[in-house]
Amino acid sequence: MVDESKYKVLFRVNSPEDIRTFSVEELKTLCSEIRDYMVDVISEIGGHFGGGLGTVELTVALHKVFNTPHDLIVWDTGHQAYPHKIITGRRDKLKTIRRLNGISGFLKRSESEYDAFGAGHASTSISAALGMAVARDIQKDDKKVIAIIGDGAMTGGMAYEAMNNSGIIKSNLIVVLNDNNMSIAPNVWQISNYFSEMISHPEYNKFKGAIWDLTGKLDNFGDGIRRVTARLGSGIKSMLTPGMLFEALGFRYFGPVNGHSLEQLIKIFEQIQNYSGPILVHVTSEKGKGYKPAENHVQRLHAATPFDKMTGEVIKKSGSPDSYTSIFGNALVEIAKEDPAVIGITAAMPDGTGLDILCKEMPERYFDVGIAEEHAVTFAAGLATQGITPVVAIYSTFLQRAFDQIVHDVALQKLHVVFVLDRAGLVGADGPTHHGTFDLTYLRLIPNMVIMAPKDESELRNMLYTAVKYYGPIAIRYPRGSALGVDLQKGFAEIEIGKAEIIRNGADVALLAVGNMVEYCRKSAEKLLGNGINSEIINMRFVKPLDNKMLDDIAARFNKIVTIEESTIVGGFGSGVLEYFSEKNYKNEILRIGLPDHFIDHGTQEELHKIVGIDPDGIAEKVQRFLSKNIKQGVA
Ligand SMILES: Cc1ncc(C[n+]2csc(CCOP(=O)(O)OP(=O)(O)O)c2C)c(N)n1
Repeated sequence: MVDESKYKVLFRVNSPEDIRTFSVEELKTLCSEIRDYMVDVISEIGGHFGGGLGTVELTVALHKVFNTPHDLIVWDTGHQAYPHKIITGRRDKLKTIRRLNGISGFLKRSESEYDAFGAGHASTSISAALGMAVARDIQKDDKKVIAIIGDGAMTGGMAYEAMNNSGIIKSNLIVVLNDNNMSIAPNVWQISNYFSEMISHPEYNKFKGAIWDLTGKLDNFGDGIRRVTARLGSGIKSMLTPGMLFEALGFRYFGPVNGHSLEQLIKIFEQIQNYSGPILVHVTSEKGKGYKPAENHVQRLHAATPFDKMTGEVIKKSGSPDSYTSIFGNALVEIAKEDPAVIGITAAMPDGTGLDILCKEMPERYFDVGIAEEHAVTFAAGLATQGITPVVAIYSTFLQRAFDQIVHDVALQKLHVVFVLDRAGLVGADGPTHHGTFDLTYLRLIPNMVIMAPKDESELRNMLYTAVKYYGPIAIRYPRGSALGVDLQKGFAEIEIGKAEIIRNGADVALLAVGNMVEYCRKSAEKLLGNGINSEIINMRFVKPLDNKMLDDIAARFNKIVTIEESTIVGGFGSGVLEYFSEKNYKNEILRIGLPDHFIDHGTQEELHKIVGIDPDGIAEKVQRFLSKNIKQGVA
């Protein structure tokens, strides 16, 4: 539990207003107490961690200098904004973060007037901030707009689209680049290498020394550099200023500034706040700063489940089966060993997707493209044109980014790209920005696409094998977390494309289930049997193409049919069944069970399943109500 008595200043801060009169010494105490508080709370309940520890001084300096919430701070992605939450009135609510009815783990406009823009997906901050800056200009207001973007998020193309546009529009806009050299995994930002080479280059350091001599102090940072470089030839200039790339895009570059020096940060923000045009402040920081276990295990403590405060060791739940993620990662390595054409692609999520296993075993067959989902897909399309079999492993929610690339670059050309969508369905604590609840719909409407969902981990292995053997665009989606713990056979078996399987014969109602819902239906069927209802369960396996033969058979044998999917009810599997029944003029009664057509908040997966009624009890209740009523077609 948090011992409030050990904090000298933290509990006096209820809004940024309170810190504006603090001395630098008090602010330093505040920073150290924010860190302690984060360790106290997050070690108990889990949450994003390393990013926030690295932005403590930056957050405090921004709220000290800028007049928030009038001035607008736009955090990119949002996982690093816990210190921002702590000093903007949500300190006590930190204990509820990511929990049902608690505060969000990301930015949320409805949560606080200090959250200028919602976030969760990366690389959006500069675009949103530019929009706000232009709105301010139209409205003839004086507010300042500041975007904070990490070096990881800078691997996303949208950041450059926004910078390019900022350079053209020339609105007053401050971009703070929080450069800690890490994404979740080590960053693959080529510009980082350029920066570090530049900053460690003896010529650059000599040059910086010269500026020091020239100005006597370093209070002008980039401005000093700019004045001197202006007198140098452009060749030398490009060799010597790390900000050249940003300057080419129309930004004035300042930095690098030590992201853990409150004095430097406050000074630079005070200095530049009234400059006009787009400005980039390059801040270097350390992820996990101030808490040794997080500094030493940056990747592991990017986000953590509850952990031991002293050691940083995660408190393990014992006895759960392997995750779908690791089953996939291991199966891919087995397949890649047999098939030299197979490669794996991740968009900055090697551990999250299980591709870290391929990276360790066969690094030459592994590609981390950065937070660049659109590029990942078209890169895969290019590989596929040359006979390589790319397996693109991207979370369901992040693949939304690459919709056009799937349509235009892969499906239209019927290229053989295997899409592996982890975190499909409700993901739990990360909430609506991260739920994978649209994939069955956005993939199903694409011609040439095959979509599979395994009922368990053994079927996942076989589906992956099937996808690699098949030729054309093909996707597999499965949920976050532990698989069922079924025995895994040695080797693989191909599954006939578009073939469903009967899991349980019944007489009263047919339950057509997709993926993890098959197991839930098994449990529902037991409950229903207790009430005298004998249900048949079909593991559909394919959402596209549907097994029409199976549907014909079910239509002939059952009057009442239920479709069950953990994806939006709009346009997904159930809709596909309805379309088929309508084409065939079948008159059966159909109930569709799926996720409702609204955004679903955060909570545990179990809590959320219960709330939306797709846990075994919820399914059984809905089926029972359906059987007792005379509905023709419906949604539950
Ligand atoms: C579009 C998208 N893809 C992937 C992710 C997963 N993700 C969350 S944070 C993160 C790393 C961000 O790195 P950086 O911007 O440098 O911030 P840091 O954590 O280092 O502060 C990634 C890949 C995401 N949020 N959005």
